[in-house]
Amino acid sequence: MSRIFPEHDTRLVQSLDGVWDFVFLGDVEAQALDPAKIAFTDRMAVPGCFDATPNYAGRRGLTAYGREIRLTDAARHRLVFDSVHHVATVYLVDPRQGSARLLGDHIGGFTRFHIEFNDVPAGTYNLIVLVDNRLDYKRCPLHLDYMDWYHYGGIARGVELHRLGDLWIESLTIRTLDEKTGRISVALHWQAQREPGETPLSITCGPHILEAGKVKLTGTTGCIEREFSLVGVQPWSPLNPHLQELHVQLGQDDQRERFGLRTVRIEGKNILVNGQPVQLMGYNRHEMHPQFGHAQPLDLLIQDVQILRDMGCNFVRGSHYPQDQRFLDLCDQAGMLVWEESIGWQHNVAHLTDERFLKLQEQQLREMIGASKNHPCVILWGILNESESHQSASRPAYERLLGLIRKLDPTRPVTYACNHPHDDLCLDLCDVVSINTYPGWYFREIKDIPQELDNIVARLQAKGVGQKPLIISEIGAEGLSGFRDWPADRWSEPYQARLLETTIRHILARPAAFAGLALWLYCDFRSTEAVGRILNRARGMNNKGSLDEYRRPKMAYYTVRDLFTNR
Ligand code: ADA
Repeated sequence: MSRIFPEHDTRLVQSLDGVWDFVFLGDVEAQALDPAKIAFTDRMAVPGCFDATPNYAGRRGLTAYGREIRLTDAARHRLVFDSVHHVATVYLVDPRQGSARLLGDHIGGFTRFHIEFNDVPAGTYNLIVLVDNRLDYKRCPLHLDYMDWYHYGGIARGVELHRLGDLWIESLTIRTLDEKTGRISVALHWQAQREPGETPLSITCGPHILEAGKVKLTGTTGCIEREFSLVGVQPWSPLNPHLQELHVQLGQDDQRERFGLRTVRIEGKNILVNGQPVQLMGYNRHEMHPQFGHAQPLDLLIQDVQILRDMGCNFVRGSHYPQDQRFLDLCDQAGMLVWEESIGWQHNVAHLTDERFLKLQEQQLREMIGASKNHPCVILWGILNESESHQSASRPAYERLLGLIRKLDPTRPVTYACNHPHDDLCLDLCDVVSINTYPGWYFREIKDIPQELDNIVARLQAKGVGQKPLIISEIGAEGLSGFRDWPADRWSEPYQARLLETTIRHILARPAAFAGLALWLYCDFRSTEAVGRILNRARGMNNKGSLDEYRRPKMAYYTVRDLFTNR
């Protein structure tokens, strides 16, 4: 099940999750294949990552997934894929004629995308998805082998088939204008096969009927904009995460969206949620598990949020890519504040000046913001983790991508995790300054951490960005689960716990200087197979988690929990 709550009451939606046919094709090109003639040899779970299963562990290549779908009429339909890693090419095969029709393709995992078709007669068809997990800049500039996480392949999140019909709701954007008076704006983008004319429209929020009548829709696409006051409705906040549901019925189509009354603002060095400053305290988290890869069972997501809550965290940075919508649903319910970012890891100037790379980044941002914009938990958008923001040639990329976010969503601040605090050239473009730093691990000693953190504050001040909120967006040390020894030195659990303790104590005592802290990292995860990196990664894993990859606690877990819950 890929949704926690239904997004449609009247639209016909069929979940395509389940067991699909599968074949590993290897080092072949999608274009060289006839999708109508693929001989499947195996079965695979959807959602799932084929290379997290024993038979295909560690394999890279082209694969094919297939299953039957049934169409009841020739209306416009939409396939909704929540995430395919990394390149998807989608065909519809008519078994009666043995012919395949290319429906579309998509590059980049971790985001929801749509593929539509029209005028396909009623009947049973084979849906074929070619899924390519090879790491190669030419095929897919967004997933690269040097990045510090294992890029699993497969249909990693859910798939649905929607019958759109003649008129459909394309998107619904709900924004809080004032959480105290309950004032919200609603923007409803619609599309149609032909001009709809006079159309029934109703908008409800829980028991409140906000609108019931008719609208005249001209052309084949448009936006209906409204403002409403939800009197007596409680705001959403980390401590009291009250959620509301808006339901819109437009003609035969409908959409249900969950949201919360909450605003985010920056005031000087503070991040304000509903006008109140919050010090963000929490973790970076990768969406990964040794048995499931990037496919996250619901129970695992629920446990992760419970563990984070129990540790006293109010903040998660979704490193380093767009999040599973169900994780965000759970964070909405738990009052967990989230930084969501588009995929990125140490991109160089060559990437940041490559038009194809930038277009794909823009596509990720559109897809991420499109899917996540109504989640009250998301309070910060990010881009391009640790990329070359200290090169002048990179600045246009930062201007362009941060500018696009602001255009798509002016209601949330923007940031990027920077690892060049001395010579960065783009921090003025951010609302929040975020610095990744590893004192006590990659340089200097634990005792130097307080001074290093204060040096960062001083450097940012000298660079003229000291008046913006500052988040330490990564800091941590490797701690091999179970390794405890008398010297308590690097790689041991006590060393890791001591490093995090020193960091947290310093930051908690200085809320005026540090608006937030995202420790590196919630739990261990598998690193890349690239030789250069894996030689620095014991077990082939990044072991900087406070929990191991099966979510078993290390010493650091108890240390952090004590400090966060007693603050
Ligand atoms: C970087 C990077 C992380 C991780 C970390 C580490 O800061 O942003 O993804 O690789 O280093 O563990 O070294």
